[in-house]
Amino acid sequence: MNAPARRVTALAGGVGAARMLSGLAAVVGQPALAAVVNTGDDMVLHGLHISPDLDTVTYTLAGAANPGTGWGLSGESWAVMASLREFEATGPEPEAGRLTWFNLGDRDLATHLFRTSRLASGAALSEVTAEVARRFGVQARLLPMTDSRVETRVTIEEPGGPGSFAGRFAGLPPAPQTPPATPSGQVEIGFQEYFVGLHHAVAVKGVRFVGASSAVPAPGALDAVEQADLVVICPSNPVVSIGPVLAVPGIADAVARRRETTVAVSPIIAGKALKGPADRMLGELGHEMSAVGVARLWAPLAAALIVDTADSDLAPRVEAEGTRCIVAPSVMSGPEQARHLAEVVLGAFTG
Ligand code: FO1
Repeated sequence: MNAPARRVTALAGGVGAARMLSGLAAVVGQPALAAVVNTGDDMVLHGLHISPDLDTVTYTLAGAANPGTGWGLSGESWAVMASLREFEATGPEPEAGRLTWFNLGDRDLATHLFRTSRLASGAALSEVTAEVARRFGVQARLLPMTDSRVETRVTIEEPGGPGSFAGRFAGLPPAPQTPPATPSGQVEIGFQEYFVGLHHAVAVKGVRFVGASSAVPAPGALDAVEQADLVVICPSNPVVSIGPVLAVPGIADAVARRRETTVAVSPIIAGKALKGPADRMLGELGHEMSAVGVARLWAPLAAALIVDTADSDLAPRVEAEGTRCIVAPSVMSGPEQARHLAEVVLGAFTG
């Protein structure tokens, strides 16, 4: 079924969203596609501004992403990381992994060096994102959710007891001046320290998006939402990938205003996330760890939710949340599966 070419705007996080975007691009073409991408995962590490979700989306649409991990570039070399490891043994507080806990391939580093130098010369993140997309031949319009700094930070139980976490991972700037008062034994850390540093193997007690309340949508982001024929909430982590995008003042309202042509894809299948901690996080933060929990979150924004065939029995409960339920295979194990899901997404309101 060839869906009519149309302007599609996606709210996107990392790997799951990138696959969804690839599938959509295969059907409507990259020029018809825009993505408003999460930057709450961004981090300054070793002085470099890293935008993981923007890079994952860019690399994937360019066909250049590492197929195994979904992030970083395929065919990478790791000479810089190997040299950095040499410093771990002789640097202050020698500890394996202290400097290399976040893996940066040699060619991926060029992206971070380029972005950092462009930002330092006063370019906006949205400008730099367009320049990186052009360098990788990506024609879809990739927009950060905002050009302001918004930082996702999570509160966890201190894994090694009170005070054990301080300064665990090197290369990071000092924490924001106003850490929230956390009960003793709990600590607030950056998203990547949680996700990569601790392999998200710790319960999340709270999440906040530092800077979101004073952020403004990136140039073009609201237009991309308002002028699209269809808005897609990608199968990304609802809390820490789509959450930050909706926390930028103006974006959630813009999506809600065109709820009738907004469709979401559940990232939770049979109670589990395909990748990452989305399922556990939903539960840890008091939401139902299921497609129904996702429907409850997205009902105000999307008139339809696509759930996997494994969850067809949940359709009545999804619809009870006020969202039409579309049951379709949602595991994008390859380009064909992603394209098929994209065709279901594009047909959500045209049948
Ligand atoms: N994810 C990991 O699990 N381990 C890593 O070492 C890692 C490095 C990395 C480098 C660049 C980049 O753009 C992404 C990277 N990611 C890594 C993924 C990153 O943590 C993303 O934020 C997650 O995929 C969540 O979106």
